[in-house]
Amino acid sequence: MGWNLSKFPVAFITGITGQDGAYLAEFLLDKGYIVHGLRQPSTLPDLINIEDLCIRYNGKFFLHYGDMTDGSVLHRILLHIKPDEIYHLAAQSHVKISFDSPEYTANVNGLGTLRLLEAIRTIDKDRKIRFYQASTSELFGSTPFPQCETSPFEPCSPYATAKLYSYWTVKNYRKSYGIHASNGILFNHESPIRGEEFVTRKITKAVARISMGQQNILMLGNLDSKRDWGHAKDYVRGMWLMLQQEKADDYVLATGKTYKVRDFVEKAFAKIDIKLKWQGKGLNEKAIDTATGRVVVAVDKELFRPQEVHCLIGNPEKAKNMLGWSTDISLDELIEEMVEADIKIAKSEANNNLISENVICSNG
Ligand code: NAP
Ligand code: G4F
Repeated sequence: MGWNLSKFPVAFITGITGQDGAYLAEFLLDKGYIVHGLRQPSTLPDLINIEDLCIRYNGKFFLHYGDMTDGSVLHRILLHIKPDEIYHLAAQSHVKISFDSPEYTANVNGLGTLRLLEAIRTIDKDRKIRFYQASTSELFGSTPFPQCETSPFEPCSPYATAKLYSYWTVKNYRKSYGIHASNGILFNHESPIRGEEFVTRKITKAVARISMGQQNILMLGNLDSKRDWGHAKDYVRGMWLMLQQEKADDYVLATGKTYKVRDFVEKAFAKIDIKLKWQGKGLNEKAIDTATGRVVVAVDKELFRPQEVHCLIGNPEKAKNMLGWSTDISLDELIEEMVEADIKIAKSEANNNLISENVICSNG
């Protein structure tokens, strides 16, 4: 039976194939939204995070090819789908990569937002569309902590400077043209579908593989930087709450707690009953499994950044008071979920390898 689509609110999500896009899409579909997503033209299959939604919500979930560097496509999609809410999550989101690809990062993360807001300004004459911008705690960079909406910005990377351009573009389009556009200044949030190149997932994946004997050692960069880590599920609810407010505004979403990268490492190894002892200093530092004496973590200078954001810790009071937002999932619960999910993946990879070895043996 088909859906009567005209009675459902319509959302458009850029970056739908990423971590937040997948959680947000599920959150909105569960609320009864029709969800449209922007998918980058690519020859590689990139739908792993949303495959299940494509099947479960067939008829209410639509994907459109397009790229944030191509304004005409964005314009055409908005004309076609007439969204009530737009969640702009698409970005080159890796801070270290932005040092190697600064111009591309500026084009996507900075001008991409301008292209989308220009399309809204042109098409949505009645100013009905509500717009969410994925701003970031990276805007604060080296500013004193804890950081809140009124803290000064001191971005430390091409990623952060491009996002700062977007932050101000959103504020200017809100004031100049009356567009309901909000900045969510989100501190780090993670999950089992976090990209494998971010530190938390890199750690939980390595822990799982080490527990299965598939990897010997985890190489990391700066072990002493501090991050305010929450679960992505809590943060996408905050994005939605921002767009349900009568007036657009800017909000920090954070847990208010901060931990070092090395704390995350220790907690993740503890989930597989490995207790670590740190030895050495700086680039020679290593973590040893106290039970076996084996080195399981070491430092690689290539993984450091030209400039580091040393400490992020957010103050989410405004979001608590104005949106009624708070986090439900603790860091320990997050780490447990991530390690368990990565152990499942490691086990299924081991099974697949076994199957293909058996096939090769029986054929050969
Ligand atoms: P993510 O997993 O890296 O997802 C990024 C998404 O953007 C992917 O769907 C990616 O598509 C898409 N994308 C990249 N370049 C694009 C382009 N040129 N045109 C169209 N789409 C493009 O990031 P995330 O963790 O979900 O974060 C979502 C947003 O929040 C990002 O803007 C990020 O900068 C921001 N943010 C994240 C955090 C955090 O801790 N996660 C905190 C603050 C702010 P492919 O899948 O095809 O690559
Ligand atoms: O996991 P990360 O790469 O995340 P980072 O740089 O904090 O950025 C993430 O959060 C931002 C919000 O604050 C988002 F805007 C952004 O899009 C992204 O989602 O690195 C976290 C920390 C850094 O201090 C880094 O130097 O971990 C340190 N680190 C140490 N070793 C490492 C590694 N980071 C990575 N990716 N890989 C390492 O081997």
